[in-house]
Amino acid sequence: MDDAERRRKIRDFTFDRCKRGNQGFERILLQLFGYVGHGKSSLINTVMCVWYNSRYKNCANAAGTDESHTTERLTYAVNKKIIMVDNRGCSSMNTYETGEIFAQLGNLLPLDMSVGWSKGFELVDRIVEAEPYVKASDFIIPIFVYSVRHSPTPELKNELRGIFETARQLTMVVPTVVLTHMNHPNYTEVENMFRDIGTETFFALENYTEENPRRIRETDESVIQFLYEVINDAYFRADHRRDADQEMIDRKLFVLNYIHNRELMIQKINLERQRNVEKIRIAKDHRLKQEEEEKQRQKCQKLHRERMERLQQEFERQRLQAQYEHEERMRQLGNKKGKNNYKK
Ligand SMILES: Nc1nc2c(ncn2[C@@H]2O[C@H](COP(=O)(O)OP(=O)(O)OP(=O)(O)O)[C@@H](O)[C@H]2O)c(=O)[nH]1
Ligand SMILES: [Mg+2]
Repeated sequence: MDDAERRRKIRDFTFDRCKRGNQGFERILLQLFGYVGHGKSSLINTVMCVWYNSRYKNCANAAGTDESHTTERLTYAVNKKIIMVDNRGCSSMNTYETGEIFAQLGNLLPLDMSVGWSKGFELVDRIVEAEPYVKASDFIIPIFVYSVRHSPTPELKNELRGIFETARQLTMVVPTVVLTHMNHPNYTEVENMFRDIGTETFFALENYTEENPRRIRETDESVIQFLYEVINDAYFRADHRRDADQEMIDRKLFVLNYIHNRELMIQKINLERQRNVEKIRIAKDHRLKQEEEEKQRQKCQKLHRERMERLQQEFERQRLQAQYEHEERMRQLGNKKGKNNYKK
């Protein structure tokens, strides 16, 4: 199949063509997620530029630097039926951020609005408030965007394994991975890491960027292939029995449950931390008390020693005095005796 044929299939995509009809689905939502600065917005720019066969334009507001840039969940339409969502990137997948990520990924937060990061149960309120704005008819395809420039580590692999497993439970599909900066030497190592954690579908490309806006055949073909695979995946998955409304309810329950468990875990960690602080405080108090007692003991010992020395000195003084007086008496007695003998 050539590129033109693929383009036609992408353009004509509709859930109405599925064996069981649309089952309540209207459009594909390509949910881009991942770490800050890994190329989500640039991927959208690249797809738009290739799909509309136009010059490179920074329509998704990709960053000029690697700092966190996108703070809204903005949508970009390939056409009416295929929508790309530029979700807010996370700096690390810590416990607070994962709640947000899954709420975005499950399409439980409004599109085309600013995305905050909530602490505690605030996120639950935001999900409830978003109910009138989110659509069950959006068919979610999770796309994890990762820049090959970032070397894998065992901690990262562990973190991603957890994220991918939760994303799979939430969306019922293992996220597709798009590797950006594909010409970087880390490529094979990064791909192996994702294979190890169960990724089956990969796409790799060098995004078009401000620095590298010149279109090349390899990238253009990759983009069309990517969109073509996405629609095939959607057709395949929508051929099974589905219920768009029920799936939305299930996703909501899953994320609310996730937030609940996350809060319990955070409270447990905080409690444990407080307990440790208390333990350290008690141990410190005990040590200080012992040190104080030791100081008092040494002080008493010193006082006792000094008193004993004084007593000893006094005793010695009195002994010498008594001895002197005794000798004096003896001497006087001796003198008297001498005088008497002389008189005789
Ligand atoms: N060379 C090269 N640069 C890229 C590629 N993809 C993205 N970049 C650059 O990487 C930087 C970050 O890209 P963004 O697309 O803004 O990243 P993001 O994931 O949208 O970031 P946030 O919105 O902050 O989450 C920008 O300077 C891009 O020009 C790529 O494939 N190759
Ligand atoms: Mg961005």
